[in-house]
Amino acid sequence: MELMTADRTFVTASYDADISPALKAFMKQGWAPDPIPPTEPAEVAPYAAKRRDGLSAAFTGRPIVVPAGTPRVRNDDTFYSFRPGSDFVWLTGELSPGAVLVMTPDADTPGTHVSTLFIRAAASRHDSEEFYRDRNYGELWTGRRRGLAETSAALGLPTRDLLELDAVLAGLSASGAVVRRGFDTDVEGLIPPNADDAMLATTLSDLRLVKDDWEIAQLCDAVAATVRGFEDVVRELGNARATSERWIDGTFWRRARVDGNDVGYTSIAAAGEHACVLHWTHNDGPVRDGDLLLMDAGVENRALYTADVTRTLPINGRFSDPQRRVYQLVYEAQTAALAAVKPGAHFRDYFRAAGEVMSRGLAGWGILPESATDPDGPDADLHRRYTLHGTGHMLGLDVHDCSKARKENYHEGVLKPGYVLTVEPGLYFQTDDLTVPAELRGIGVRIEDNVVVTQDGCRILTDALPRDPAAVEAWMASLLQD
Ligand SMILES: [Mn+2]
Repeated sequence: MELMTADRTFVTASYDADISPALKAFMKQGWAPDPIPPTEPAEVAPYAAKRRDGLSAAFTGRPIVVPAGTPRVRNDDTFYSFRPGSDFVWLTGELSPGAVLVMTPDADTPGTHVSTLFIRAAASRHDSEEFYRDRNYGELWTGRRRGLAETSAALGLPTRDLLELDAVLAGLSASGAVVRRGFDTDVEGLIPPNADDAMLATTLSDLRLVKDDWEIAQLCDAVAATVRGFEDVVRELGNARATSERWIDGTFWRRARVDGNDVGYTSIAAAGEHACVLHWTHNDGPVRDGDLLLMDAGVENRALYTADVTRTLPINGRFSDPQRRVYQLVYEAQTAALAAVKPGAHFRDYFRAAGEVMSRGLAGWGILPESATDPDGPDADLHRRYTLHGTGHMLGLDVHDCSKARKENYHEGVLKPGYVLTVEPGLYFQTDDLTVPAELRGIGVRIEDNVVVTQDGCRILTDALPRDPAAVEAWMASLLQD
């Protein structure tokens, strides 16, 4: 039920009991003065200001509206846990639901914008019923939230109450404003679609390609937590064998929740032949001695940057000969791919480097014809029957970061210092693939690391996790000994 009071609309449920006038009066009084919490300026604030300047320059004279988005219904009156849209987070550092960034052209300094962050302000206990009656935002229901002044001081941005947003947007409806669509239907209802809305999304992806120092630090933080999560999983393999892949999924998720915000994407905990299902997320199969475990998982840290890491581990700690052969080929393909990641290289170069190593290896095993090893010949892509996916993608706030970037800046572009990428070749031999020797069927291997492009090559952010097969075995043995 939506209730309207003098200053707010708020949500109660049909099964909430009515409030008597006596209770209403009683709830208003006897509270200590509204607290004025100390505010430390957020580290992200100067970086976010610089990012807004970049966006401003791309849309001179045009109002820009970027909403955080609103909570999504899971069922009935229950919501998924809220995660704000990545473009909004990148521009503001704010994480609260329903918030909206409005950038309007600055009349005093042509060519620039004035930014205002609209947020749901904390409701006073003295003049509102919201704090004890609103199931979605009442502070006695969902916990304390920051006020306008507090948020403004933390983020270095002017703030206004979200209640004032509709009037502001109505004033912009005929101004040619561009909106980051797909996040907030209320906002979208107030500003008509614009041919340049798609360009706003594209521009934001383009601008997010090069990570600043603060973002690299966040990614290192996400990686460090992810490394701990993989260590947890190795230590818990005994319990996983006694239960299922779910134990692995839950073990990693616990680390993600304790050390970060969440997982950055649904974990893949694929034991045995499940490794050949690229997006195996049921994670409900058996974990058997003698099989491999392909684990693809990443912690999203508190600032919402995520790692994206895969390791393929022998469940009993030792690769069998066929497993080692497949692993070694993927390892060599990844080593070649990593060497191809450097500034000025074409994005596709490292795909090609991995593909050439795979083709030679598969031809050497008699699985592919010799003609497949000619990188310019008609059979150059036959290896893809077994490698299936691309060799990597951008990484940042989103696991598949900057997905709306112009292709000349991404898939058909060249690498620049500050780009963060995954390097993740894999080989997958399906159980029913008669083109491969029987002993290899059901084996799937992927090795995935996260790298930042530097001035002269790349730095592996995930090098705390071993890649080469002997080092993987030694690492597992050391974890199982402690
Ligand atoms: Mn990936």
